[in-house]
Amino acid sequence: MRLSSATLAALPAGVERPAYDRTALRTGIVHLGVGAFQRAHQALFTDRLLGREFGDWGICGVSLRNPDTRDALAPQDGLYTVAVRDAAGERLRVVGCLTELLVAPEDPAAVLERMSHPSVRIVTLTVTEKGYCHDPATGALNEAHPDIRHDLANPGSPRSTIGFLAEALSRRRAAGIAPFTVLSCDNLPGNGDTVARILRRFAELRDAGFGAWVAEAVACPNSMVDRIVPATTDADRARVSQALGVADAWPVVTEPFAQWVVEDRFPAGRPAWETVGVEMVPDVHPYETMKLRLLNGSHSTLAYLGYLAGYETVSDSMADPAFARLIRGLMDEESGPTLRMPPGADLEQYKAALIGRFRNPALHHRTWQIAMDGTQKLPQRLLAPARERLAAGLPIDRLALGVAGWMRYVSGRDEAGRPIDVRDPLADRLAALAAEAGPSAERLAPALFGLSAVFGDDLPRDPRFTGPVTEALHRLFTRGAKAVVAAAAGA
Ligand code: CS2
Repeated sequence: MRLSSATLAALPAGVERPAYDRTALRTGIVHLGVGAFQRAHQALFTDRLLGREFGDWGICGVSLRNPDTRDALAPQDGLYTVAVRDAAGERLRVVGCLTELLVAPEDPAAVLERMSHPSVRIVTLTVTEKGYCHDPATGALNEAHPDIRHDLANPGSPRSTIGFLAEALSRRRAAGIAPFTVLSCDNLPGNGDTVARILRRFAELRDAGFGAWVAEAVACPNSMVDRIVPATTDADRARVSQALGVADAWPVVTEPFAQWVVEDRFPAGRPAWETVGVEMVPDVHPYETMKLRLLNGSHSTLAYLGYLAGYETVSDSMADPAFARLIRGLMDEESGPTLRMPPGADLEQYKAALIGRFRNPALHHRTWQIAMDGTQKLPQRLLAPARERLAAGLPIDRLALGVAGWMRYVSGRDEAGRPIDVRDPLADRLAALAAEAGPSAERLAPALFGLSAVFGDDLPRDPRFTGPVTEALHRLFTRGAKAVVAAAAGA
């Protein structure tokens, strides 16, 4: 038996379920990138809201790559479980706000049609950093990206997020339908400003008038999203299904903490998300910098160094006291002091909470998962605070060690000589550079500094940056991550 509309009423009493009539729910949001994160975050907030204040805010979830989510959720009528876990146990909630599931590569026309429908007022995005087809160092559209070139040549059958947004907006414009608001929920600095910039450029490349209209008419508010959502495992599926008494093929597992801060700029209207804890604010910037540098910057540092030290998960890495001290030091001494805190936020509390979240023993968050796509993540997580500190004449030893951890990781062999499965849009380039340099910091570091999409033009020319990174990489090659972290943490 499967979780579905038919079995919903018979779930055990402790399982929370949609507190509204799903059959009356109409689609008002299209979400591109319907992965675990969105289902444990934005969809959950919206589901809670619908239970308090019903409205036309059902979500059409679109997968941009493979049919797995649709295939798993179609037999479940779009229902799935969110399992919230920590040391105290697990709470289950079935979410009902996914009204439809589409798979873009199978039927791009259906996605465009849905996005062009007048009832859709918001398009939300979780397409990961690389889904923006931009240059991470400058934030500009990568006009040479194969998907961008494809979508400019074939506007009616797009592949990229930007191609879908542009074509749907163009159809709405032609039909006299007001544009939807584009709400990016990815971990990018100024995610709304970024999507606005690349969308405008893409539209301009299609036609100047369209570009001007996009710039004028389409709102792209910024947002900060936060919830740790590791990839679901078979063990999670089995455990959740057991507890439900029916099979859920596609549950998501997450932590108790969730934060969503959204710039309040929705000309076409929005759900009253503030009634369910979403922070609707005029300026997201300080929240986003705090989160990207303290949470994500620490995460990436833990991911590379932890993986190299042989730790499978974030909580395993944090159980090593030297790693815990390094992360505390990174936040206290280097990334934390670069922040302008958001109104009402307390830096000490925020850092302490993060340490607790990283230690959550009930989440199996693999270092390998976070290590993915480093070329897209490093700039905002570690390089931006490093740049600011250098400008102020301050040391960057721990930030440099995180960057060196990435370099050691993308060299492609672990400390026992086994291959590392490096996933990154630039993986081929990284592998070629690593093969040419060999296991030598003096050769590998300069080769990687040459990636200007990551390091820009300034950092590679600054010996106060290249020096500490190259030295840390040398130590990682010669002494191994555990010894290097122990030494750095003791400093
Ligand atoms: C992680 C994030 O995979 C990663 O890069 O750092 O997914 C992180 O778990 C979330 O941003 C937490 O909000």
